[in-house]
Amino acid sequence: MTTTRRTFPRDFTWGSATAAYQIEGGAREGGRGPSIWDTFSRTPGKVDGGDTGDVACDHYHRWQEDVDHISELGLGAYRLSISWPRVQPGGSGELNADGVAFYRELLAELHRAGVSPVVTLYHWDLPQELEDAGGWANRETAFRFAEYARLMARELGEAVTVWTTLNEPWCSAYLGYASGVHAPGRTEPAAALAAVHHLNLAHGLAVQAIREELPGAKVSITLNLHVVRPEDPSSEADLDAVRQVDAVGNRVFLGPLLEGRYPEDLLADTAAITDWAFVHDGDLGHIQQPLDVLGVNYYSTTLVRRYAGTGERVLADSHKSTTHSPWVGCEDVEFLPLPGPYTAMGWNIDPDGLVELLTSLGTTYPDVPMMVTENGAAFDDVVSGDGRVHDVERVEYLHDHVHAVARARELGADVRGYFAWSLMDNFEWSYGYSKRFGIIRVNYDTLERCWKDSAFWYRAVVQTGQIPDVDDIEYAFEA
Ligand code: GBH
Repeated sequence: MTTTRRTFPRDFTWGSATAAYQIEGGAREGGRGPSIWDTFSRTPGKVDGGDTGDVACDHYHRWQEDVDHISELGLGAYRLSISWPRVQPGGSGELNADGVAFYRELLAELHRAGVSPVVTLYHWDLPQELEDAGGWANRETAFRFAEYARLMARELGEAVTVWTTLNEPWCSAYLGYASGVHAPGRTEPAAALAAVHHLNLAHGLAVQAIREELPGAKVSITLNLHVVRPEDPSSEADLDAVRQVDAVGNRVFLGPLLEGRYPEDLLADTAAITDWAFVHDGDLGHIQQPLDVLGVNYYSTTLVRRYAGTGERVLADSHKSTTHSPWVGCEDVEFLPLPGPYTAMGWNIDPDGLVELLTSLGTTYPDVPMMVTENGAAFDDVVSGDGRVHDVERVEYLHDHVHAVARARELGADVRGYFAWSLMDNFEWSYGYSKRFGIIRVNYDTLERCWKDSAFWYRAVVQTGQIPDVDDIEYAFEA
């Protein structure tokens, strides 16, 4: 095997990631309650093809086989999420013993395979009962989440290597409550900002609850941060558009979580939408908790300019957001199409953006170790005559981004791990099963799993801590 020069240390964490609603299925089994994604996906017109997570990859029944794949890939860690409505069907009160048992067995099996579980408590599947009471726009939801986190810490304890409170609160708040392309499908900008704050609060309260139950617990949150570039770097107006998008997309989380304050410019930018009265005295103290690691999900970059106010405003759409933008308060920002190449999602491929993101985070928050908790790509996979999926583009994408992580590390960023999204093809939210991100293919008729070339390539990375060349796919057919 030929390799590039760069190598990762032995203690670097290599993993792959999934999320409960995207893979489990078993939506009505084992006492699970409904979540906002059940409701949303069963509403005609919300998800492509009318797809739902009712069966998904049937991981709920095939989890042992899936752990075998994780083990054969040689992964040191597996990032999964707990379905809140499976373990606490209505989002409060008694736990559902069957649901807890499911995760207990799964975690035990991972440990037997020598795999460390990185567990996300909330990957978007809010119990429907809590949405009926106002969802994330309701402050009470933050307290319900902290209670759920406490119970999980009590029940699952030492079996969890890293606790992640939330996955991508940007998506929960803005796609769920502003653009409405995700559950619960609301289009209320003020509610989206309230949701942001209540998600931040939920995180802080949950971290405290977990640490009270498990003093040695490692805790984290995973953010999707936006690498925002100006169309014209010499234009003050475009640079101000970047500042604004950075405020409402990134600093609205990083500020309270890591510095104990909301950015002043954000409050000014959004003054016409809300007075931020939902931020109560003492909240910021709860939100700012020391993090053992910051999870960073990275897929693409964003290009903006200041809208001149005349002519049609450009809103390059990577989110099906047509009439309602997820970018609350950014009515005078244009989101420009990027130069490509693109993935099947239409997302621009830009590994340099990952280097920029990790190095700038490392500079701003030098004491916070990072892990890339998601990175990967959807492509139009083809099963070839030999029954295999020669997903050269995905291998190339992963190659270039793993290389980007190595470059960021060389530049001093404290990146401790990388998780490929996703272990297997799955329910891609509003795109249903039409988009495939897996390194393992799922045949949705038979539910059989089959390694794509990217899985073989990734196994070689994991085994050697080096980065095999894209065209060096000999490894694919070795035992
Ligand atoms: C992640 O979401 C999810 O955690 C995961 O469940 C999902 O399957 C996976 O990625 C693939 O989608 O400037 O408005 O275009 C990623 C969602 C995609 C949100 C890119 C931000 C760009 C913002 N992100 N998107 S925009």
